[in-house]
Amino acid sequence: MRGLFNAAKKKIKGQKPLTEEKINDILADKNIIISEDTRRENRIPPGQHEIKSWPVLHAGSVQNIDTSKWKFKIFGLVEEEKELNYDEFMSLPQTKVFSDIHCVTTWSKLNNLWEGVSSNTIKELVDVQKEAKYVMVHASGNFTTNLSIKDFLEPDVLFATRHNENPITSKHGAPVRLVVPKLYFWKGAKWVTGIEFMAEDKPGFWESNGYHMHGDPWKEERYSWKSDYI
Ligand SMILES: Nc1nc2c(c(=O)[nH]1)N[C@H]1C(S)=C(S)[C@@H](COP(=O)(O)O)O[C@H]1N2
Ligand SMILES: [Mo]
Repeated sequence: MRGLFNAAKKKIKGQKPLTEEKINDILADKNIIISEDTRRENRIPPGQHEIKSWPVLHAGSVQNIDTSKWKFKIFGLVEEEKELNYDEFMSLPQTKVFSDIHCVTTWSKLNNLWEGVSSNTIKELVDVQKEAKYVMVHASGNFTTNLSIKDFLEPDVLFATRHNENPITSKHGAPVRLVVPKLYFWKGAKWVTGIEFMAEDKPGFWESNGYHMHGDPWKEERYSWKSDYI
């Protein structure tokens, strides 16, 4: 399973953590959504350890997306499918979220400020059919990951374009990556190209390769032998 990672864990030089002063400003800012898990007394889930760097992890190669050709598609169980180009996506209302990252490979990176478009804003652009209970997130390079609609529409879920006040780099998923703070970071698809509404749950890429269908770090839902689905 780990052999699917082409990119080695690399430390990105120059990626500065937020200062304590900045974090205090964020926590006092009413316009920033504070992910609930950041308020826990112990912010490191079982089996995880804190790191300060930000590793780059994915299957396949880094996708260098040409934003003039990029499209964001909303499809599946919706009354009318919708396609946004980059300018249309960027002109949607923006949200900020403060969250922690928990990667299933056991590293956690605390204190991340994300900026982008809330999953709820995307959902409001279409009429979702009532049968829809799950979503599949699609990304360039044939990557997919599955979520229940409930998890997808949590208020701290966003399609991020910025991290710690800088544009997200290609390695981390530019122009748009998903962030699902309450679940392991593999649910955060990089190089997102769209979202599909579905009636039933289906495994995405890592879920087909042994990762858990849900992926709650606080319950250590790492691999599918702990899944309720098989
Ligand atoms: N498109 C795509 N997104 C992906 C993956 C991938 O293989 N392809 N891997 C996931 C996994 S397993 C992790 S841990 C995070 C890593 O994100 P990072 O490289 O920004 O740290 O991306 C997730 N998103
Ligand atoms: Mo991962």
